[in-house]
Amino acid sequence: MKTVYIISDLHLSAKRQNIVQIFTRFIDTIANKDNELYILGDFFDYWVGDDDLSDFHLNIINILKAASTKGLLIYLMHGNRDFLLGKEFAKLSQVTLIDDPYVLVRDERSFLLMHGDLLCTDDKSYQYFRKFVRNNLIQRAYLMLPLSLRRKLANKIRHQSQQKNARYKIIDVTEKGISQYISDYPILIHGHTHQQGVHHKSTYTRYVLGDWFHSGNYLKINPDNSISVVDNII
Ligand SMILES: [Mn+2]
Repeated sequence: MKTVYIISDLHLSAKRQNIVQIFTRFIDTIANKDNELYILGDFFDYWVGDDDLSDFHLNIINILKAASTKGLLIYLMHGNRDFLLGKEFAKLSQVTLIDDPYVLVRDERSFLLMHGDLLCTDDKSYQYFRKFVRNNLIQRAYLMLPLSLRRKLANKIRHQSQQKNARYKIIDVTEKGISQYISDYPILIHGHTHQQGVHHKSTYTRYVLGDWFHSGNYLKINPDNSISVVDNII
């Protein structure tokens, strides 16, 4: 059994080079054929299309590719910031895109992996927005816009969501949202809310990954399927 590493919400951007350094060191230490890496969304602070190949993006692509070449299998789920990561990005960086939710099966144990935004059912306007922007036709129309305009629009949306979060505090997951997905899975692992923690319920345990704003953190599923939480990596 391989060891599985799970991370989320790195929000990589050219403005946060220190996080890129922490990530580079982290992926370097796990890059071998005994491990797998799952990235549960918001890996990038924003992604406006696979044609946006800035030096910063190319650097990250090369880091992923180098780790993959050493035998690390890398799986990537979309977050609400980088849901436009597409086939071209996946090919260049040698990662496999996975759906949200995703069921990771190891022996007879299953782990339900999600970004987490689908669980925030109280945020009605966001859920409506999510449905809209995940529509294939809408995405194709957006990707036909010039890169500069797409960047502008992304900035505007980010700015609006920051204002909204400042007004309403962070919108958390709901029991209603969880019950729509959890079914028979004993373990749910997600990010998005940045509210790192472990929540034990009678029928399941929910692990929430933290963001990488100041330091890194990850979950590790060991070969015996036990889970370790590792925090404050620098
Ligand atoms: Mn998110």
